[in-house]
Amino acid sequence: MGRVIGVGLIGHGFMGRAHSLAWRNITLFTDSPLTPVLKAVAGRREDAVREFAVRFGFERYYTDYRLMIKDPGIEVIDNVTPNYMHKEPTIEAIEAGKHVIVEKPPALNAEEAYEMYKAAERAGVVNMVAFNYRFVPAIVLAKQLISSGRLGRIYHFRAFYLQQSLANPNAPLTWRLKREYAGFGTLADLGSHIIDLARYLIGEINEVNGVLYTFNRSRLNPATGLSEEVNVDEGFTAMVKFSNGATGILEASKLATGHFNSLIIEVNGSEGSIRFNLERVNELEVYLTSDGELSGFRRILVTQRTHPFIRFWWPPGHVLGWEHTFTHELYHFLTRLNEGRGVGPEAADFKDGWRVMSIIEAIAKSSREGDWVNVP
Ligand code: SOE
Repeated sequence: MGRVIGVGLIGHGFMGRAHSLAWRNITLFTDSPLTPVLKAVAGRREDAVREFAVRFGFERYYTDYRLMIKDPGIEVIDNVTPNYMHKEPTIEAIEAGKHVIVEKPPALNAEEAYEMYKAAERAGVVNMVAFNYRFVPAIVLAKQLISSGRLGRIYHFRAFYLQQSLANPNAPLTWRLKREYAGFGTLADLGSHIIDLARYLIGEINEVNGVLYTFNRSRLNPATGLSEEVNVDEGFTAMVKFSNGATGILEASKLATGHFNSLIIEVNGSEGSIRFNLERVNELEVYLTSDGELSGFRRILVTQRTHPFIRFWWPPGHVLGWEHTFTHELYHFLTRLNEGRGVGPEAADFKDGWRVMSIIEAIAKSSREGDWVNVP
């Protein structure tokens, strides 16, 4: 068993549940150099945070995250709060010498993300933005195929992240639909994932031309019973140019009726293509021109011993799901922390987070100006 390391979680919503399960699952990764212990969770509502702590096995809870950050038994702070709570607590944790993980998008805007990146760099702590889709085994395999040159020169990247959660005009207002709390709408929530995957799989994006839209301009706030303005986007479409010459199309929408959580990716190269759809998370479709007269898209089931991460879980063929991606990324984080080096390029660090936020802002600017925009 690896050295024990104390973890403190800030926030206990949807992502708090996903990360807590993942931290506990590290126990299956027998070669993990560090063994995480759930020391504490912080949240403002005492009843809720106490109940969460008991349910997920945290040793204690705090109603003030600042006290938790001071806890000497905690070496890693994992911030899973809504976007507007990312910057301050994360920088405070960094300044207290903690290693940090923050949920995506890393901040409300590029300026905040830059401050976080610089603070982490100054303090020399290990930092990661939890872009979990980098840790889908099929995406890791796609990355291997692209990097090894099996697909040849990359021409195109296409990514669609589609949900239907806002398609009903009567769907209620949430924090994700308020600029003050979210920064951007679907562009930040879902768009950040595909921008990150575009950079991870293909390379840096240097020019964008996008359109943001909001069809439903007001929604009912269940807390107040009043109709309130929706001041962020419900989705976007963008053309992008990569610095290596590849071209891309990105689309994220929460108005895509019939799609619950479809993350669809296609890459075309001179010698092959790959296709992925999160709804079939264990599969990667691969086409190779070298197959000659037998060429055609083949469906690789990414559940063999040799496939990324599978050896830690079950015998070959026992499929993995969405929640496993969080365990993979935390395992990666702990491995790098133990080695005393950063999480890149396999995972996204705060510098990547800042780049993603810069691309988000460039897409929004391009939508306002109706033209191509260089990413600063
Ligand atoms: C909600 O739209 C959401 O949970 C996102 O916030 C996640 O990042 C994505 O993985 C699934 O959808």
